[in-house]
Amino acid sequence: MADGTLYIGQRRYSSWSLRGWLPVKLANLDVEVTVLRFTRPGPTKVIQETSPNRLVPYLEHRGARVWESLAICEYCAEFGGGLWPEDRVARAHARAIASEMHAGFRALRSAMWMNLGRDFSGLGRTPEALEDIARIEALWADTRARFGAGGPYLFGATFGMADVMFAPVVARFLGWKPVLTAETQAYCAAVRAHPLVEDWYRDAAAEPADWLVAEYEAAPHSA
Ligand SMILES: N[C@@H](CCC(=O)N[C@@H](CS)C(=O)NCC(=O)O)C(=O)O
Repeated sequence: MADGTLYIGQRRYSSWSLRGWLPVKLANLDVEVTVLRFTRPGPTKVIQETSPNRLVPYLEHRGARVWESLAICEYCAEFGGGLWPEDRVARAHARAIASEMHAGFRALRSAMWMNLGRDFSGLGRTPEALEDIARIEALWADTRARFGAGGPYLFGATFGMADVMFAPVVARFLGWKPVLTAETQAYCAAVRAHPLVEDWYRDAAAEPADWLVAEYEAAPHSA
């Protein structure tokens, strides 16, 4: 029997669920994954009845109840595996950018939602979303310049918590294709090629057709 349960939404859409699922996998927690699928109009009753903050992801593990993706990341990091950088300064930076992601970039998130099965190339480019994208590109470039020399991820060779928090942004960039620097594109390719991200995309593609949500499948009207 597994040590607990991770509750997530549809993999195709649930960016926050990806931020909960990746650390659980990176830390090798033995948990069952249960999909509580979004129904629209929301909020989703089964999620409200299951999760303390009425949102997914939500983790129950060996008596611990953890909601909020960043708290799930911190919980998983306690099980080892170098999920935060070892160096104090690098670790502080990783926590700062992970927190910035957790708290912000609302314009990008609302204009370019995550849909792993659709190509929305060229759409969603609101001025506010483009401002968020500029900030993210600057933040990734600065992080990689200062800490990323040893590999393709934000802090080098290890795919860690900062990468976890930005993995759904990578998914948005791949689906909506805003204009990006070559450096950003290389980082996106590295994240997309990570085996766990590959697993998530594969499982998303296998979700049944009746899990589709019409409002997330429709393209926005203007570019
Ligand atoms: N701050 C939360 C955000 C979680 C969140 O917004 N989850 C959305 C799905 S991605 C949700 O559960 N929505 C409920 C619904 O759509 O019914 C976290 O970091 O975990």
